[in-house]
Amino acid sequence: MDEIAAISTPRGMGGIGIVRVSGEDSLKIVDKIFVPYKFKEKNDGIQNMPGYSAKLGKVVFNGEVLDEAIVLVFRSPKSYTGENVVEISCHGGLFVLNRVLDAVLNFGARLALPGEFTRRAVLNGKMSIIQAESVKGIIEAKSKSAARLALLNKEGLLSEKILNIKDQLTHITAEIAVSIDYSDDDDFNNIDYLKIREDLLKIKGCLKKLLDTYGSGKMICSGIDTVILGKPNVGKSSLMNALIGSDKSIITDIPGTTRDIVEGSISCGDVILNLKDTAGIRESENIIERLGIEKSLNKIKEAELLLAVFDLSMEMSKEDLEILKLAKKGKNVIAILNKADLKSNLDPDTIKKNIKKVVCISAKTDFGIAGLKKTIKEIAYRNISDPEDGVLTTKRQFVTLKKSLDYIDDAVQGIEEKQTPDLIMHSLDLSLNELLQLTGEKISQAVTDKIFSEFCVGK
Ligand SMILES: Nc1nc2c(ncn2[C@@H]2O[C@H](COP(=O)(O)OP(=O)(O)OP(=O)(O)O)[C@@H](O)[C@H]2O)c(=O)[nH]1
Ligand SMILES: [Mg+2]
Repeated sequence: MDEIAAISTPRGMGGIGIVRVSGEDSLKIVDKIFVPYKFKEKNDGIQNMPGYSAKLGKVVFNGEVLDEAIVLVFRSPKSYTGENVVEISCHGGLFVLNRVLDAVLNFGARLALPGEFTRRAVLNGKMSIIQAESVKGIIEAKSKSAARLALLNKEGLLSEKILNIKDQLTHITAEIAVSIDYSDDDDFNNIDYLKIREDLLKIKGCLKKLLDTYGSGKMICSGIDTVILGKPNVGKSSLMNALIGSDKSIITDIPGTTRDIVEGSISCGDVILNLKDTAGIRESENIIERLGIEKSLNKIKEAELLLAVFDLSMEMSKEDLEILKLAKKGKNVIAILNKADLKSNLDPDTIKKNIKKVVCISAKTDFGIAGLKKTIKEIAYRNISDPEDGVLTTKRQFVTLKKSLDYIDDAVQGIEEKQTPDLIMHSLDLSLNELLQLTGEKISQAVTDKIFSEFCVGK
């Protein structure tokens, strides 16, 4: 008997709080602490309740009424975990919920580990590991886009796509295996390696397309780590404030105002930006400012999106050229020509030659801010032509798929170099192995543990 139980709703006060129990004997356990109210039918506890049914009653433990609650029953296999599941919907106070949970634990259930309900769902074939990852994505989604991608993956589109690629690869590997078995001399004559090479290149193309979605998937799901950089006084803090719509950063006309990193999150269209306003970059004698500048430089390296700010009212300076050099190294860069409300003295040609996306704004009047947000959203979605084609959203998915692709590359190279069929097959086996890990069909305990350890208890 291994029944698990946990409070599945957030720890805090709420209208309703749910204690969830899963496992073969979960109805038997809950039956010991739950007394349904008698209505017209006779009261026979909850053990014979059909799936998808509910009863109102009292939770009683050691002769004491703990709460009035509704018990919801899900029968195996038609439940989240695939096992018998009982949800006790109580009043949403942590004290009451803990007492109800203790009562359930007292009758033989054990406290669920983080993500253990979902882990059981995977073990019982209710969902793939990729779908399980997307459950976490749905819970953590902070924007409409993030929720949409997670939901699409939960529906199984990405899993299906990868399973399809896996099937194609299995087919090719089997073909080579047969050729080895029936060949007398292991030569290249009894199998069409040109065709196999072509098929592998096609599979590689599909994998590459999926891998390319990760940058966008990550930005949409975790928010875009964005750094605002520029020389002092160009209006970085003003831009930060204009974007978040509040006076978070201090603004003055004294160059060198911002000394430390100021952070804020904003919803940009329906993408989340994790914004960092930094100290203006210039040669400085001042130790505090210099430390601030050093921090700015470090943040620039980590950023997914750089907003490089220039002052339209001033001519290009040596410091601006330094900023351009730094910005060019970024993964995604938007050059922002600020102070468009003033007379322009800046020739933007050098900037336009170096940075593809250039946006004119006035942080003071909000001119161009809506357009800037639109440009940011376009960058976030750049590598996703259709979210329904599958989007990678976790690092594990990216790294595993990349390994799979690298092994296909080895196989293609093997064919081109006329390696022996068993060597080529070995590369394909390794590639398949990665795909199996990705879908969870052949995944190590350590990787599974890691995935579920990041879940909350009760999910
Ligand atoms: N006219 C005009 N002034 C602006 C605009 N944006 C910022 N300023 C002014 O420029 C000065 C500097 O703005 P900040 O936002 O503090 O500039 P910063 O780049 O953060 O400066 P440091 O923190 O010192 O590096 C302030 O006086 C702002 O009011 C703008 O769009 N138009
Ligand atoms: Mg500032």
